[in-house]
Amino acid sequence: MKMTFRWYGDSDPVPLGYIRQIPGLYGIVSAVYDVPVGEVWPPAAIRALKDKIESQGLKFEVVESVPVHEDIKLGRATRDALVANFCETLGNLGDCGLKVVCYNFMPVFDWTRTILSLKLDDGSSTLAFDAEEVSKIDPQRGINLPGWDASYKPEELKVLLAEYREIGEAQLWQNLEYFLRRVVPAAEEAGIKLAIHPDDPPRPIFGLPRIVKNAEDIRRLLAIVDRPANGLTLCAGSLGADLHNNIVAMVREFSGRGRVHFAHIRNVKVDEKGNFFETAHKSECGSLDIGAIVKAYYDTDYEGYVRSDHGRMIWGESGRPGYGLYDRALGAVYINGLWEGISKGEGRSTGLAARAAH
Ligand SMILES: [Mn+2]
Repeated sequence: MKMTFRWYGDSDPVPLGYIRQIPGLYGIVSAVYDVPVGEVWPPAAIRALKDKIESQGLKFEVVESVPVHEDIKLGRATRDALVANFCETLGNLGDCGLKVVCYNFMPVFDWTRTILSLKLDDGSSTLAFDAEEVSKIDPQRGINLPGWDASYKPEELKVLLAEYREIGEAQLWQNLEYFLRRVVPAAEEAGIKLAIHPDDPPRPIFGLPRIVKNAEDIRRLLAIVDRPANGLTLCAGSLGADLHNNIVAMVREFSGRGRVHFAHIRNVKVDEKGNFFETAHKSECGSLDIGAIVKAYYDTDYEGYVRSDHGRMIWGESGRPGYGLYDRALGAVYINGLWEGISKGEGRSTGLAARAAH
């Protein structure tokens, strides 16, 4: 297991120099942020980012994310050029030594919350989702939720929503299949493993189709191109927001098949109605048994990348919702501790791939 930490580049309020102080960290997960969606990431930009990360003694082997242009998801006539650009980006990333590329196929928005700073009893604040509040929103009258992509004008959004309603889940699957049949061979050639991120939350919202919600969806997805390069970012917190999803069983199945290339580990407190809020990583704080999840990775000899996922805002920190330094650092150290405990309990070396001790 290789512990990583997400960093949003120079605009991230968390400096790389602080991240490197987290014990047991292998590398940084990041992206080239200043290239418009659908265009090719130039090798020089990738290399500059890599150099910056490596100058702090950290590796840069995982990209999160290369965004998939909406025209590809919609299957518009313009998609072929955009798919070709995606493949070219994969080639450039491979040339620069990248190993895993996270992406998602969520229509329009890649995550939804109703509150970005829900106050918890201990004075920390966190992201939360209120299912009833979302169900009351009429997307035709505009969606005004925190953290939503403000780059869409209301009129554009209306058109997109209508278009997606028309295509539905069946056509979205076909569009994903079209995409995978072209990008997986390109990824293989580039030495890259693709890792799709599941839908967050794992259910349809605002009439938008969602197709990576549960084990059945994931089996179907992996079967489309049954190759290791067609893999998964197993996001425990996203999938875990549906109590029907058994995350431990999913780790055992998909990591056991060698198809998990990137593990997002975080905890959520979920109720029967589908409301949830994000909690500290420790098992007792939320609905997921993080110890059992880490044990499942251990038992399936997981050697891929992992990162602590969203954290609460604690100790007076402010910044990018879900992506402060402190709580994510606690999560990373907790996960590393679980892994060490499990390995030593079994009389083996930790198997943690860390940087040279210093
Ligand atoms: Mn995630």
